[in-house]
Order: sequence, then C-alpha cells, then structure tokens
Amino acid sequence: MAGAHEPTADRYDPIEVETRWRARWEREPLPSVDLDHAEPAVKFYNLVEFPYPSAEGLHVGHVYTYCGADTFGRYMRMRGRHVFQPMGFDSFGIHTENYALKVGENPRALTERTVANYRSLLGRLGAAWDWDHEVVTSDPSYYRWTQWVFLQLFRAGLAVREEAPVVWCPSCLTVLAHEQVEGDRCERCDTRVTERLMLQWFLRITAYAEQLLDRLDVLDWPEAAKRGQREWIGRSRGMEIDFAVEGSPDPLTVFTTRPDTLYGATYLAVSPTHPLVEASTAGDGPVASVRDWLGSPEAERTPGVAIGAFARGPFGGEPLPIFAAGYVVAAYGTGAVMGVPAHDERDLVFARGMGLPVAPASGQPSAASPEAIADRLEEAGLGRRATRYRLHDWLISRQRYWGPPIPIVHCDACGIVPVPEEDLPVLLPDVEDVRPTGSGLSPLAAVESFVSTTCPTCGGPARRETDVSDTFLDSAWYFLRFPSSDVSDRPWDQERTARMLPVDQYAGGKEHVMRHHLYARFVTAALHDLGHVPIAEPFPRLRLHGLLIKDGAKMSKSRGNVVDPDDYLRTVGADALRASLLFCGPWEEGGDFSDRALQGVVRFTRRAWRLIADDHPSGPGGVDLRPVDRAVAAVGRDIERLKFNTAISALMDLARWARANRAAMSADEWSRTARAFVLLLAPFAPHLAEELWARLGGGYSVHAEAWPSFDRSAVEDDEVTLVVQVNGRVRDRLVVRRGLDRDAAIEAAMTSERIRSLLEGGPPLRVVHVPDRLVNLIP
Ligand code: ANZ
Ligand code: ZN
Repeated sequence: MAGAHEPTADRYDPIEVETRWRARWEREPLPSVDLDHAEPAVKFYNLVEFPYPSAEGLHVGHVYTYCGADTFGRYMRMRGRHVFQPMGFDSFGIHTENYALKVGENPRALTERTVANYRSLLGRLGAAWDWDHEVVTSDPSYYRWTQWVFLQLFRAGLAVREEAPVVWCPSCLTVLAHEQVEGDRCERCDTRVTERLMLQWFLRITAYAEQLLDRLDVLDWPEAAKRGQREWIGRSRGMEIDFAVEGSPDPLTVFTTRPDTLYGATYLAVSPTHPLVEASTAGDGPVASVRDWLGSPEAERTPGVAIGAFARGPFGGEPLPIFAAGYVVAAYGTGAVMGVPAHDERDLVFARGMGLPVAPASGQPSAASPEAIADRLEEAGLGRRATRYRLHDWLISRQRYWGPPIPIVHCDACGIVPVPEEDLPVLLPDVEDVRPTGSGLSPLAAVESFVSTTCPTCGGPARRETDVSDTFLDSAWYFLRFPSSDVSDRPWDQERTARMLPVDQYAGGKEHVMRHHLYARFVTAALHDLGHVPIAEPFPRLRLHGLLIKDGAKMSKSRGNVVDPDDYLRTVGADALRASLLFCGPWEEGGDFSDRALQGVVRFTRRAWRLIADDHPSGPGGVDLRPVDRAVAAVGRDIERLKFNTAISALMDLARWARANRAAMSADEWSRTARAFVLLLAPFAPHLAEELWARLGGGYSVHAEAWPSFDRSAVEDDEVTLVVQVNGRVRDRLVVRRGLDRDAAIEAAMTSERIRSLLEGGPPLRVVHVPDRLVNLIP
C-alpha cells in the first residue's frame, strides 16, 4: 500500500482506512458459503429484515439492526460457520407508491434511484453482505415467483376471491388489511376508515391458525413475540348455539364462550352486514332499512337498530328481538351474538343504549356449568362446541399500481382462470397516471392493452385481474429466494433450499411480529404442505432489537433529533458508528445514542490504533496473560447473547490492561495479546481490525481468521455477583466478570435500567466500591 494514502502510525484516519479496505473486500471478496455444498450443520443463514427503500434514506433503526446482525454474522464466521448473509430491497408497495405520488414521480424511476442510494449506504456500513444474492421485489425476475407462489396457494384453495366487507381508506382510495387499521384510522394517513362490500382476494391464513399457534411453543423467539402472535391469532373455545327465527326455516347461529349464560339472554344481535339483515330489509317489514340507518346521522347516536325479527332459544322462553348492531363484528365468530346484559359489559352498554331490559322476563336461571350446558345442547342437536380465531383471512387485493399483478384471468365462459405458470410473469405495464382511481379499481383497469387478453382455457376473449397483491406477500417468501436468486427457471432450487434453510437467525424489529413474521410462517407452512419446501418453520430463531433513543428522547422529525446514519458515515466512519450504536445498551433492549457516547467510542478506536500500530519494544516478559483469556471468553459469550455493549466494554478493559502491561511483555506475550485484541475487535470494527491485523503481519483477511481460543482454567470462577446499592440500599444484583475495577463496576451498574432511573440519568456523586462484591452509588 504505497502512495498518497500511506497511513502513519501516529494518525488514524478512519475514512481513509475504511475506503481502502472496502475496495479490497470488493476486489478480493471473503470466502462465502458454497450454496451447493454447504453442510446444513455448518452453514449459518444470517438473515436480517431487508428494507423498503424509502426516499428519506436508511433509517437509523435499520442500521442498528444491521450492525447487530453483521457483528453476529462475523463472529459466527470466525467460529467456523459458513455464513450466508444476503441483502435486498422490498421495493414494491404503498410506501413507495405514496411517496412517488407525493413528489409526482413514476414509482419505477423513484425505486431505481432509492435502491441505488440504499445499496451504497448499506455498502458503506462495512457489513459482509452477499451482494451476489441481492433480490429486488419489484423486479420481474423476482415478482414472477411471487405470482407463482400465489398460483400454488390458489390451486390449493388457499387463495380465494370473496365478496367481503372490507375496510376502505377514503384518502388512500384503497382497501386496507385489517392490520393496517389503527383504531378506526388508516395507519398510513390517519384518515377515518369506512366499510365497503367488494370482491377481494384473500389468502386463507385462518386454515393455518391452529398450526401457527401450536408450533409457536417450539420456536426460539422472544417470549413477547410469541405472546403477540398468540393473542393475534386469538384462539377462543366456545359454542355455536342455534336460535329459531320466527317465520324462517333457517336458524340464527351465535358464537359464545359462555353457553352457561344462555338463560340470561335478552336479545340477539347481528353485524349490519349479516345475511339475515339483507333478508329482512329486502321484504317490506316494519323496520327502516338497516342500510338507511347505517348511512344516517342516527347511526352515530344509537348503537343499533331492530330488524323486526324475533327468535327463540333452544330451551324455549320468550321470543327475543333481533338487532343489527355496530359492535358485532362481521368477520368474527358467526357474526351474531346472544346479548346477555347481566353478564357481559358490552351487552349491558348496548341494552342501556337501546332501552332494553337487562334481565330476562322469564326463563330459569341456571347454575349448570358451561360443560353441562354444552353437552345438553349437543345432545339436543341445537349447538356445537366450536373453536374460533381472532385471526382474519389475509386480504391481499390492492386496488393500486405498484405491486405484482395478481395472475388471474376472468373469462365469461370459464370463470376465474389462473395464468399458466409458463406465462409468468404477468408484467406490470407502464402507466401514465398511477393515481388510485377511487372507483375501487386499480389504475391497471384503465389500461386496455393490459386488461384485454385471451382465456388460457378456452382461448376466448377475457379480462385480466387488475388488483395487485399486498407487499407483505413479496416479503413472505424472500428468504426462500435469496439462496436461489441466480436460478432463473424456478423460484428456488430444491437442493439448495434443503441445505440452506431454515434461517439460522432472523434479526428484525418488533413491529413485524403480527404481520410479516406471521405471514412468512403461513406461506412457508403452506408451501411445505404442498411439497415445495422441506421446512415448515422459516425462522426457528428470531431476535428483535430494542428501541434506540437520542440523547434521552424518542427520535422524531418534529424534535429534529433523528439520527441520519449518512452524516456519521461521512464524519466518524462506519466502525465508530457501528460500535457506538452497539455500545448504547443490550441490543435487544436498545439504548440511548448520545454524541457523548459516540465520542467515547471514537476515542477508544484511536487508543486501539495507537496500542497496535505503535512499535512494541520487547520487555522482560513473565506477564500473567489470564486477562486475555478472560476477555476472549467474555466477548464471545456476550456476542452470543447479543449483549454487544458489554462485549465492547470487555474489549475496552482489555485495551486498558494491555496498555498498562505492555512494556513488561516479551515479544511473544505482546504478540498473543495484540492478536487476540484485534481478532476480538473484528466483528465490531471490521475495517480498523483489518488494518491493524495487516500491521501485525497477519494475512488477508482478519475476517477469515478463527476466533481465538482461551484457556478454560484461566476463566474459571470468572463471574461474580455484584451487589448494586443506591444510597446504601440494595437495588440490583448483577452477574459480572471477576476483577472489574472501580470504573468498570460503575459502568456495569449503570447498565441496569433500575439503577439509571434511580440516579435519574446523572452520574453518582460518590462511589463506594468493594471489588467483586459491592458497589454503592450515592447520587
Ligand atoms: C354471551 C356472553 C356472555 C359472552 C358473557 C361473553 C360473556 P372471545 O373470547 O373474544 O372469543 N362475540 C361473539 N361473536 C362476536 C362478534 N362477531 N362480535 C362481537 N362480539 C362477539 O369473545 C367471545 C364472546 O364475544 C362471545 O361470548 C360473544 O359474547 C361475543 F357473560 O356470548 B359472549
Ligand atoms: Zn375461457
């Protein structure tokens, strides 16, 4: 390395070092996993959520995730695993489209620009992405297979078109998935949503509810994520009970979890879109049309409307009036309930609002158990035990432009016909005006050359489906595509898939638990049942990062404290950014990214540079090197637990100790210490470690070296329990490394959330430290 950029030992220029090593990595890529020969036990599929490339640039939350995942991946590589760490872009969807509309640009052109921008930023993080396996979901070579996945589900009866009440956003002019609604508002634009009846495509995720729920138990996931999915799927065991509707041959079936309250029912209620409502409003009964009620201001004031019909319970009693009520959800249970105001809070509110009696006029109060009642109802053939789920089928129709066209043709003679697989992809045509029409139809409906086609079955004139599919379908299978991204005639290569999947660790954000993670599990399970993939669970191990805050406050545009990773990459460089993000706190808990902490890490990188890059004159030797063994053990253990923060502080301790003892070390002792230090540094500060390794005379590349081993006897009794007091009162106990000095003990104490909050964020005024036993902080 000669020439103008020759670095000097006294000056560390991170930008120069990083640029130089990244160029080398590009020229001479690190050995990567051999996808066709890797042993399943040796490969490590290190997956991290791929971003949707927004115009605003890479969010620091993403960068935080990537730094953690890359550090972990580099560590696994040094532990001998063949790491596969791909990256790509979730570039279809409403995010991109809405932004394109806002700035008046074509989504295709916008996506090309944002993807290029993201690629460059992601490259500058110094993460070991396997760019040879990049996927871009809006590319026809990718969405061809998204359409293929849809067709497999369609053939299996798991993709169905149904008229259904759907949630409509009057501002985005599109149907929203249940999950895109927060309260009664569109999560994207905060407009109050309305309801519409439309023909829509659904994926029958509910058919997998039981499986998805049961297998959660065996997944190595954070408990909170499992709980989240469990509640979201929402298994409810209860009964369907039939009520005889006067003057109708068909009973009205309700779903209840409390059959024992049957005798307390005073009315029945159905959702406003229930078939019984349609029937009663079609006749000339005494009721005003429920539709009229729904559309009128009256609907704001009263919780429901009587539909003029009555029904009798299975064990007799007075006829009960039937209402259409806003609180009955069409898509849950049977869309009908028995109202028991004496036992159920929501029923009580409704009864009061409608001026109904709260207790039944007649009927025997029952002390029978739910089981006894259920048995009696089943014997009489008037009810059945039933399990219901909160989970809804997954609405994937989008009346938008920027997505994969759903590969279906509508023929008057043949009905709904799937596009033959060999005709995929159904290309998304270029369209002048991509604005949603508001008619409920996608802008594609206006493109005659796209819409009019011939029926694949009968050859007659036919029309293409004009809905595109939900972006979450794109990301529900991308991890299957990564290893096979170079395969063009199949969605994935069977043998590679068998070798490389499942993902060994999936790193991402909590916000994806209910949707992306669930959808990916469903699609994988369905493809597994159809014989396309050998695994039923894509992500046996999931890890979710915590929230990063900035200087003690949540990052927000209005506060103006949003960290732009680009600024840091340009000023302090990737290594310092990576290490300082990871130093903020335990990765799964997040932490405070402050400029002060950043400066601390920057100083550490400079000290590390001087420690290694300066010449080392040999000392007398005989130095006890056990602190090196302890550091090797501690850093490895902490990385495995994703406690990168304490791993970095162990590294800082090692550097401090090495500096203090260096003059006494023999050449061999120094060599062992320096090499171990640089190897431990490599996952966190990959460029700096590469440079220092070369200066120590190590070969290219430090990232292909083995993680150092350590002498077990040196680390035995390595951990002690440190009692942490505040003002003399015991407030926490922490398991820490033996031999922490005063500063390190304080630092360890400050990693405790409780202690930090007791000290209200400030440093302690006075400290009493009993090594390996106690630290007492006096604020
Ligand atoms: C009578 C009753 C009495 C009920 C009582 C509860 C308590 P989970 O546990 O969430 O499944 N319900 C059934 N279908 C509904 C729908 N489509 N929209 C709104 N509410 C519905 O709740 C089941 C209970 O929610 C059912 O049991 C029903 O009210 C109501 F003391 O029946 B219950
Ligand atoms: Zn036909």
